[in-house]
Amino acid sequence: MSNDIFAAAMDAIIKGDSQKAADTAKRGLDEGIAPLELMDKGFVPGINEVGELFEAGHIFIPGLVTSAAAMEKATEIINAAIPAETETVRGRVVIGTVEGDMHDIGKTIVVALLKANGFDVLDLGRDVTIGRFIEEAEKFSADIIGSSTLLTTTMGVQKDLEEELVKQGLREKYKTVVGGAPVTQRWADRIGADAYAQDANDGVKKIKNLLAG
Ligand code: B12
Repeated sequence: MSNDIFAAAMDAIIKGDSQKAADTAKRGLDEGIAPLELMDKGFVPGINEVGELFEAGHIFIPGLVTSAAAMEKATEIINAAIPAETETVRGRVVIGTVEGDMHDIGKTIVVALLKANGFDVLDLGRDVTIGRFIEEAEKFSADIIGSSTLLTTTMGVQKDLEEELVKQGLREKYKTVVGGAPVTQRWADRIGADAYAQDANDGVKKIKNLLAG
């Protein structure tokens, strides 16, 4: 049965059918599929396929936009269903998508999972300037600054953020974690970020490790 749901989820995203995406998300959860499994085996493969179709020139911006809208709808429903594991505050995280980048679906999943794991999270949204990352981290007394980027053209902002923290004498005050589809461990090492995470689960794990060490 789960396979049918995963196939329906993928189909809803590829077709850009928000109603079907919402119905499938609800149906999957009702059938007892874990929220992140539903996301990772159904909806994420769907949006990845959309990305490939877009790159290959088989769909264009309007198609990308309707698929993204369907993905946002499903993400909203699934994020709300992630069970809270603990009430204890494990640490404070400021997170956002870097300036110039409007992609926030993945970052929003990370936020939901962090909250479910007992972190205090300030979600700055998308198109966040370096100045704002730092200002909000200071005000929020954050332990961690997390940044997301989906565009190769905006990856450099993560590097600039590291440099700005050093410049302001704040680099030791925070742990930094970077993520987003084009980001790799190699990139994190190169720019001097404390951690890289490939997905939301990995993000929670890496952030817990950073706070423990
Ligand atoms: C959906 C989408 C859009 C939507 C975004 C809607 C939204 N609210 O986010 C819209 C339609 C707005 C869009 C616009 C554009 N897009 Co777009 N988009 C995508 C697409 C298909 C999926 C992205 C996504 O949501 N993935 C699903 C989530 C769950 O995965 P994720 O983001 O990787 O996040 C996970 C991990 O990376 C990690 N993670 C992410 N961030 C962080 C942060 C931290 C701290 C941590 C710990 C972990 C973490 O955890 C997440 C959950 O597991 C990708 C293709 C792809 N496969 O990536 C193209 C893609 C990113 N887009 C692309 C392009 C070119 C564009 C546009 C420039 C198109 C245009 N010409 O206008 C614009 C850019 C606008 C802008 N300035 O940002 C290209 C980028 C190419 C490149 N090399 O840079 C891609 C790769 C498509 C392609 N193959 O060509 N896009």
